[in-house]
Amino acid sequence: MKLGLVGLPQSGKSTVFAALTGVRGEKKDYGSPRAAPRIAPITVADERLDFLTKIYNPKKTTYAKIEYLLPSEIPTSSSKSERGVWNQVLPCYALLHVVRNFEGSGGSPAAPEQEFWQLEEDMILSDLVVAEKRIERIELDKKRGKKPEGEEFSLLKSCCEHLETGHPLRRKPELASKQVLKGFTFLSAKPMLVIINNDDEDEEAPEWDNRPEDVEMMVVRGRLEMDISSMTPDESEEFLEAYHIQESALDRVIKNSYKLLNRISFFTVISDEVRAWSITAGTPAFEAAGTVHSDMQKGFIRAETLAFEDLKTCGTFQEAKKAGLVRLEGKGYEVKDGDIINFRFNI
Ligand SMILES: Nc1nc2c(ncn2[C@@H]2O[C@H](COP(=O)(O)OP(=O)(O)OP(=O)(O)O)[C@@H](O)[C@H]2O)c(=O)[nH]1
Ligand SMILES: [Mg+2]
Repeated sequence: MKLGLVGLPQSGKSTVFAALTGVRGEKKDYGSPRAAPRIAPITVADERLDFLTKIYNPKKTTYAKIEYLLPSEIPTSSSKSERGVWNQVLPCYALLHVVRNFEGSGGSPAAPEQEFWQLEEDMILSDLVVAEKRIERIELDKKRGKKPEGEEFSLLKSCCEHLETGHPLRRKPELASKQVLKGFTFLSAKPMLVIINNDDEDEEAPEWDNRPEDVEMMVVRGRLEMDISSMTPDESEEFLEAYHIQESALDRVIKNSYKLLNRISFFTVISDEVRAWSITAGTPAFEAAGTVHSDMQKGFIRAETLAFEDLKTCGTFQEAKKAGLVRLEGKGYEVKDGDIINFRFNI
């Protein structure tokens, strides 16, 4: 699942990307920055998986991954109405909107709220153009005697009406989630995490008069975090303390991304591998089994489930079992964050 970085020019997208990829040494050459987007698969740190590794001592530990995409092309004031400049982020499931909250080059003052709304409006406008064009096309076809099929026309009309009020489509999830509209990859329908990019010394979230709804928001200090991410653990310790950083920007961004995407993790211990799997909250055990292996879904019998916290309290799987904490769940069981699952199956 990819999350694309967007933001006005010079907001700190490249810096935030470098901070994200720098922390666990995942900074690599992700291709030429000019030609193509850079995509970084980032390891999702998880203390629970570390704990499982300690008690099971497996040959292999596999963490979940999450992908961040840095587009090479970004809309500028002259190109923003063109859909083409958004091409690289259109396939992304969600957007990370980086907003400058530090003094820019040439002394331009920070205007995070204003800049946020500027890009937000560009995206809304760009979606409106896409929807209107399609409507025109359908109307033209109608004149030529071709009947419009299904709900597409009326749904697009609803989108236009909503976008014209200046609101993003993500505010209307029941409309935005319609299958017929998926192909339009509306920007304003994508879940969004707003990253306020503060100066090194500034830990505060800025006060906004008009706070966007339906988005997650967080503050990072992009440049500081990028610098720290390139240090050795010993070097960075002093800085983390001096700047009151308890958790790296990366881990906070990942946590917020999971929240935004409504993702949870469950764990498996199979043939010497301890592994984290990421699924959408509310996924039934039957489907979760399918993410691990199609055979487990096909031959699903029961999900032998233990909550991570219970394992931690009891110390071992056997002790937890003795205490009656290991449950046998059926197909419809909603997998919970932190479940350790052994899928019993038969094919
Ligand atoms: N003070 C301060 N400067 C920053 C911070 N983040 C980025 N900068 C500076 O702002 C400038 C732009 O940062 P970039 O990361 O290149 O921004 P960008 O959004 O990728 O820029 P474009 O790709 O040109 O749109 C650079 O000079 C950075 O060093 C920050 O958190 N604090
Ligand atoms: Mg850049």
